[in-house]
Amino acid sequence: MSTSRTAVVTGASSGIGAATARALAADGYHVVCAARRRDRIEALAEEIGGRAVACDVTDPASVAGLAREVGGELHVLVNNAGGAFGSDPVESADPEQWRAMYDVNVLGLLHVTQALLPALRASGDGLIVNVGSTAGRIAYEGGAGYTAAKHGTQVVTETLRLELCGEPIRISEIAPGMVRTDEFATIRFGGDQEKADAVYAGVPDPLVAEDVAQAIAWVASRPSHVNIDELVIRPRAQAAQHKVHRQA
Ligand code: 8X3
Repeated sequence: MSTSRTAVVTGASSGIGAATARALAADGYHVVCAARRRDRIEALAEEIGGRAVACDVTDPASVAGLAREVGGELHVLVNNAGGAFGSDPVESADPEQWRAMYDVNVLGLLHVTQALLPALRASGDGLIVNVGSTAGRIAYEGGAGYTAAKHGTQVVTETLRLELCGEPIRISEIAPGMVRTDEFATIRFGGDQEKADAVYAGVPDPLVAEDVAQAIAWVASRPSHVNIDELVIRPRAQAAQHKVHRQA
């Protein structure tokens, strides 16, 4: 693969985003690592020979700055920035947390996609990979704010594929199930490590960020005429959202 191909990964400061930046760099992409935490993305960019651009996807002005840094042509955009905040039932859920989840998982994706579509189009061979979730396919107790937002991610992906049909841009969604990363569950439970650890308790080999990153790199490595619409990826121990094998 030519080294002149460029990729942008949002949420590249940790977890699936950082692993995806590494995987795409290993495949020859020049990777623009975008996230709010500048120190982390600068270290990552140095490691993989990419570029760090501090960016808050929920802030249109910040995203406009990212687009300026990217310039006229872009081949791959991985809309990875996202997250879950809270796990309260609908009856007592905090609307502010729901707003924040919609903001990052849906509107953040919208801002970045709108800003970078011209460059993706100009490349003549663009790909957008939206990182959704199995939470965008089902419902579970205490998850409504997050599942609603991730259903949003899925619907925006599908709609965009319809709207861009005929253009040289592919649109894919990766929907991971249980992935053990450093931050996802900890942030969801407001820093309560015990609750975060309980999510993975006894589960033999939950997915790790690299598993998802490899799937994204595989999607990106398909020939240009092949659009992987969606790819659901779970650990073997998770047959369905509520069907998780745990060892005593
Ligand atoms: C994360 C998957 O199961 O926590 O996107 O909703 S889950």
